[in-house]
Formats: sequence, structure tokens, C-alpha cells
Amino acid sequence: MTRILLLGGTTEANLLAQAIAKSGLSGVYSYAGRTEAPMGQPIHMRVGGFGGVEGLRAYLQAEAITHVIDATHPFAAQMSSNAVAACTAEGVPLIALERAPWTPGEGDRWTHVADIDAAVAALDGPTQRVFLAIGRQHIDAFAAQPQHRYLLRLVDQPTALPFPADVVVARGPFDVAGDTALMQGHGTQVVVAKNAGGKGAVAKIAAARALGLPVVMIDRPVLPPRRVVHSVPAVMSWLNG
Ligand code: 3Y8
Ligand code: NAP
Repeated sequence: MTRILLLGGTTEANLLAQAIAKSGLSGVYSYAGRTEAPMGQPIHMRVGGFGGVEGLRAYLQAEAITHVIDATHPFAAQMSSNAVAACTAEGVPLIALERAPWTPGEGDRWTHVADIDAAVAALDGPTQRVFLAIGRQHIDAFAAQPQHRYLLRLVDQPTALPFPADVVVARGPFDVAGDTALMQGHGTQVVVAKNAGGKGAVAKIAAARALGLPVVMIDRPVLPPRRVVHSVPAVMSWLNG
């Protein structure tokens, strides 16, 4: 009896949940519980951490999980490495559904940086209007560059912020027209983004290109080796293999 654990939180994970529901296979969609009201899913949902590798191992045993699919965001590196460790230890098959990173094209003005701290360092210099489109978890680091006027886009209304900023509360996926208008309205001069890949967050990259704006592009963290595919059908054939 197939019992799937789908580590979600992305557009691709949502598409996969639809395919699993349609297939009639038994699956659980897992959220970390980062947002106040995560999207509903067509399969059973669980919300919250497992309690590290050991907690995930206990969950795999208790729920008799036969397949784990890691469809988390490329920056959810802790979850992805915990999944590799727990599935290896428990002998449970694991597959990752990854989306390709964005690559710069004609007209793109990207500065590649390795991580959040390097993105902060890249903002050295005189006051600018910065669209900080990396969510809430790493905003604090940018207090080191207080000279800028920041525009933040967050999933939920923040209770407190480490520095004064303009805040837009919005949950993607986003579109180019909306992001272009947002950036023009704010007078954005530089965009800071994670190389998330996929379609849900790419609008601001296309808007920056259209507006001729530079982008500080944060490269993805390195993940441990695991089986990786790049499409929902590829995951479904692995499940039915
Ligand atoms: C809780 C689930 C869908 C899936 C929507 C994708 C697309 C829109 C783009 C910008 C960038 C950012 C952020 C972003 C995107 C999709 C996808 C994606 C970026 C939800 C969701 C959860 C989260 C967590 C949240 C993080 C934050 C990151 C906002 C749901 C909506 C910036 C990443 O407030 C917080 O603590 C938010 C935390 C992790 C990054 C951060 O460090 O703050 N995502 N995002 C998941 C969970 O609990 O397990 O609430 O319904 C999912 C989506 N976010 O089609 O509905 O697939 O990537 N999410 C980044 O890419 O830089 C927004 O504003 O342009
Ligand atoms: P992370 O830093 O890799 O994980 C930190 C801890 O959060 C994990 O060790 C685990 O806690 C818990 N966790 C993470 N994802 C989980 C999931 N899907 N189900 C259950 N527990 C989970 O993760 P993150 O970057 O904060 O991302 C959290 C969620 O937001 C993920 O679902 C991810 O797909 C989604 N998301 C993240 C980003 C981003 O920019 N990071 C963007 C879009 C969506 P325990 O150790 O207690 O098990």
C-alpha cells in the first residue's frame, strides 16, 4: 500500500498534490507552518516541523510512509537535507521535484551573490530604493545597510520590523504587469531576489529587465545528493514504477 509524504510549500508541490489526488494514491501534504493560512490541498495536510531528522524518522515509521517527495523551495535547505538523512536511515525511497534556476538573458543586469550576507554586502553605498523580495525570515540582516529605502513583500502582515520599510502583503504567484507597476510606484532602483526558479516569483525579474534595473541575485544553497526530477509526470512515473 503506497503512502506518500509530500514536502510542499511551492507551486510545483501544489500541482503534484492535484496529480496524486487524481491518481487515488494515499498522500499527505506537509507544510512547515510558516504562514498564517496556508493554501488548502486536495490531499490530507499536516502543518509544522517534524522535530529534526529524528522526528522525521519517527513520523516515517509511525505513518508507514512508503515514498517521500521533496517538492520544497530550493532555499528550504534544512528540510531537504533532513529528508535525505531520514530517508537514508529508514530505507524509504526519496525523490526531489526541482525547478531549474533562472539564468540571465538579454538585458538582464544581475549581480550573482552566494547568500544573504553577500547580498547585504552588495548593497554597500549611497541610499537607494531597494525592492527586498526575499520574504520575512532574513530581513534582519539588511539592518546593516540602513541607508536604503526598502520595499518589502511579505505573505502575512508583519507584527514588527527591524527597520522602517514600505510593506506589501501579498502571496504569489505574481505577474509582470503587477510587479512592474509596484516597482515603478515605489521608484525601485535595485531588486534583491533569491534564485527560486519556477514561475511563481519570476515576474519581478522580468519587470526589472523591462525597467532596466539591476538585480542582486542570491544563488541557491548546495543540497546533498538525491534523486532529482523536474516535472510532475516524472514523479508520477517514479511512484508507479
Ligand atoms: C508556507 C504556502 C502557490 C505557491 C506559492 C513558489 C511560488 C508564490 C514566490 C516575491 C518572492 C519568497 C516567499 C515566495 C514565493 C510561491 C509559492 C512562493 C517568495 C508560500 C507558502 C508558504 C511560504 C513560505 C514563504 C517564506 C518566504 C517565501 C515569500 C502558503 C506562500 C520570498 C521566497 O512569512 C514567512 O515566514 C514566509 C516565509 C519561506 C521566504 C522567507 O525566507 O521569508 N515563502 N510561501 C510554506 C510552509 O509553511 O511550509 O502559505 O500557501 C508558498 C509560495 N511562495 O502556488 O500557492 O512556488 O516559489 N515565497 C523566494 O522565492 O524568495 C516571494 O515576493 O517576489
Ligand atoms: P528550512 O529552513 O529548510 O527548514 C527549517 C525547518 O522547518 C525544517 O528543519 C523543518 O523543521 C521545517 N520545515 C521546512 N519545510 C517543511 C515542510 N514542508 N513540512 C514540515 N516541516 C518543514 O525551510 P524554509 O526555507 O523555512 O521553508 C519552509 C517552507 O516554506 C517549506 O515548505 C518551503 O517549501 C516553503 N517555501 C520556502 C521558501 C524559501 O524562500 N525558503 C520559498 C517558498 C516556499 P523540523 O526540523 O522541526 O522538521
